[in-house]
Amino acid sequence: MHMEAVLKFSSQHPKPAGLILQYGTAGFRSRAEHLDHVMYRMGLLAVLRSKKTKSVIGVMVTASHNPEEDNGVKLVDPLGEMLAQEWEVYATDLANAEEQGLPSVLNDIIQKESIDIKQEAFIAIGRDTRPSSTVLSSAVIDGVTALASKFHDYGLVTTPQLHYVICCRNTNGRYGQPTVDGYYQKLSKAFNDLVKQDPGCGDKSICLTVDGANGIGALKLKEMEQYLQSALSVKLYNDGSEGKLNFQCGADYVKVQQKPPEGIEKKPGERCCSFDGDADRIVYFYNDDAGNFHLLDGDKIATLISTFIKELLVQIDLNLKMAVVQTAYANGSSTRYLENVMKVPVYCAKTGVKHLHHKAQEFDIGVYFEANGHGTVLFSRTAEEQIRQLVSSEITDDKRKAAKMLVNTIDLINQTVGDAISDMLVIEAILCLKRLTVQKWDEIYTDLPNRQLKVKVADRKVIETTDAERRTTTPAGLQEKVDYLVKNYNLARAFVRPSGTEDVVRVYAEADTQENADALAYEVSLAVYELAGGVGEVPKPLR
Ligand code: G16
Repeated sequence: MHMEAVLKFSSQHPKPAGLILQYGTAGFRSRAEHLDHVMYRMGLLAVLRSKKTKSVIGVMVTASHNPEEDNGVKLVDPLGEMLAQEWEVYATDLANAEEQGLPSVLNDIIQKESIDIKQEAFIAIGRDTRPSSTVLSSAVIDGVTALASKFHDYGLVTTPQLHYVICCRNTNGRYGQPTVDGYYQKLSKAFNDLVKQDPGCGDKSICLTVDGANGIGALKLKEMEQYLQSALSVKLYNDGSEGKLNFQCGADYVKVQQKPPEGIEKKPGERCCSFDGDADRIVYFYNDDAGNFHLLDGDKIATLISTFIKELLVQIDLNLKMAVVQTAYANGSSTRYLENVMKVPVYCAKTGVKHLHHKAQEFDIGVYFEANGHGTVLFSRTAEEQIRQLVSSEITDDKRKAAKMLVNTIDLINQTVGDAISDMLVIEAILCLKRLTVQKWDEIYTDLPNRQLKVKVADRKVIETTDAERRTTTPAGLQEKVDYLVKNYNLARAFVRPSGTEDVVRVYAEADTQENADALAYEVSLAVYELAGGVGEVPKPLR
């Protein structure tokens, strides 16, 4: 191992004294100025992971939905999944080691994982549009170089684009061409073919307003537009030419604030969507004639997509097991609709794509979406093969059409991870094919009013959770207090969990009216503040 080089390069990426960071929901996230050493060390870790898996590994420099001043890193495993959870502990050990201790932490990983250090490694690197991302991705490159390994710098890409190219590279192109152009070609062909199944969906008949969150998604959607000429016309706002990343715009802002982003023009009834900072999430929204805002979040997206797939499955008459995976944030109405009306089994996973993705892999078709708009659909290899084979077998024209539509859907969905652009195209195609307006889609079920709040505490690790994060086990008395507060409202539910991407505790409440959801969220926030060591301003009632 090149330990001398490791230490030499490391001196250019010193760790701030005493700084301890934890691998969170989607990698490390912090203020950008705290992350140079982490990036360097994740370059080192990616090389070890690449040697271990004998595959290309991805490193994406992004803090996704966080403010522009933050940054972070997401590691991408061979098939485009998030880094294996067993390796998160190595990531944390490496990030927090003092400089002289680096060789021993590296050797430890090599021994525990029986890594053949002579094995070649290859790393693919991407970054979002944050001003700090350029220098931080050079730190990743230094890490890779210190271990004398090869890399390809994809530069500015969305997180899902990097996941896509990693999967393509490691499956010898079976998943597609491992380039950004290959991504555009694969998705646009699938989209164009899918909407062509209905003559009414061509010639720019689909018109959509997009809030690009002033991030990489806007840039990449502009690049992709030329490939989508046949059907989709996009009005792009918050394209990064002026505004600040994720500031008063983007999927997280729209979902949490329950209001439209700043900087977009829209008429009543006009269908709009928002990406987040690295374009791995999407939410839809519109204003009705009375000016009321309506949000169509990940739960509504999961319902739309799974209904569409289920209807096609009925037509092709294949007995495939489909399930939907949600998190505790899923609106109670969505879960009831999926289970009781659609008769689809629903599972609850902990927050974090990695948890949902694994659960979804257990089914022939696993649809997973977080309410915040992060999600995708996974088709098992067998399911995919059965559907593809059907297209060329002796069946009726109607059946063949349905099978073709499923094949196009499989090709259009980025199965490696949630992808705002891919999800947007799937949704637009479904709405057009089913002749659904955004209002009709919204009316499929009515969300229970809900509210999300953040509480600052001295150490968010004091809150521990169980039951897919729906209940707390520490600090003492908090869950009892939440249970007591919930009992005072109709159709109410609330939970508390520490964020894994921001230094806050998240509070979620839903109830029969917005007033009650707001009151409950406030009361739970106060309980968190009092029992979990709140700092700064005491939470105030929302009304
Ligand atoms: C990341 C994860 C998501 C998660 C979100 C918020 O999203 O990929 O699965 O829902 O963080 O996590 P937390 O509540 O723990 O802060 P993104 O889009 O920021 O990468």
